[in-house]
Amino acid sequence: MAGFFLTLEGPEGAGKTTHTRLLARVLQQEGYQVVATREPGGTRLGEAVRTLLLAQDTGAISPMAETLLYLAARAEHVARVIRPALETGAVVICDRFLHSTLAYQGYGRGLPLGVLLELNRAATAGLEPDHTFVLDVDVAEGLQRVGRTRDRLEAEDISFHQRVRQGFLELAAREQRVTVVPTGGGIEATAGLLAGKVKEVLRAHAGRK
Ligand code: Z5A
Repeated sequence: MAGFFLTLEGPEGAGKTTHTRLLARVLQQEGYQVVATREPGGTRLGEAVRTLLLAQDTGAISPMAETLLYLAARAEHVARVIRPALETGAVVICDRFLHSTLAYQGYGRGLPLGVLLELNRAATAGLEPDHTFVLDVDVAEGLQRVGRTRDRLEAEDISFHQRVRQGFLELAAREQRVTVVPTGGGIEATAGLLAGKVKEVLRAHAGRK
């Protein structure tokens, strides 16, 4: 495919929303065509599923039902937004994708990673990120950044969030296409660090074409 598919991942309050926006701006200034989007979301169905998944009054749902809702949103998102944008040559930046499913529903909820990978493959017709950046933050600091009004997942206990963070770090240690970016230096420093790493990856990709 002509474009490049980047995902930003990480625990609560790592700064994915902030850095999706800042990175999109930097890449646009460099002349890239950029599509910035998020999960769950990015389509009408995805935004409706997001509301359902994050609402406190949805309450506890089974891990598999939760997974299938995220993947229903993803299937629509890939088919209607991400794949078409990649086909036009855009750099797609997605705030959360596959690695969130592995970290939250796998490491967090305890579903087997192999099952999640298989279901994800079906939902995306095999589309995977070209590169993933895990924005890392200490769990307590991330929850503090997010503030007091917590959605259904943010309200999980601290050990859930610790398993999720550990999951992201383990996935990154296993996969060459996943890079960890520490966020402890503040927004500006993190934005600079991330932009530098993204540009390196895009240059390497262009060199391979
Ligand atoms: N989920 C899942 O379980 N399975 C899946 O497959 C997928 C998702 C795709 C999505 O909710 C939820 O769905 C999420 C995972 C789950 N769990 N929860 N909750 P979301 O997208 O609304 O939630 P989130 O991804 O955790 O986003 P967030 O709460 O909006 O956090 P963020 O995007 O990482 O951070 P932010 O909004 O950019 O920044 C938060 C604050 O920190 C803000 O005031 C910033 O100015 C500040 N900030 C940002 N960076 C820094 C640094 N570096 N230093 C200091 N302060 C900073």
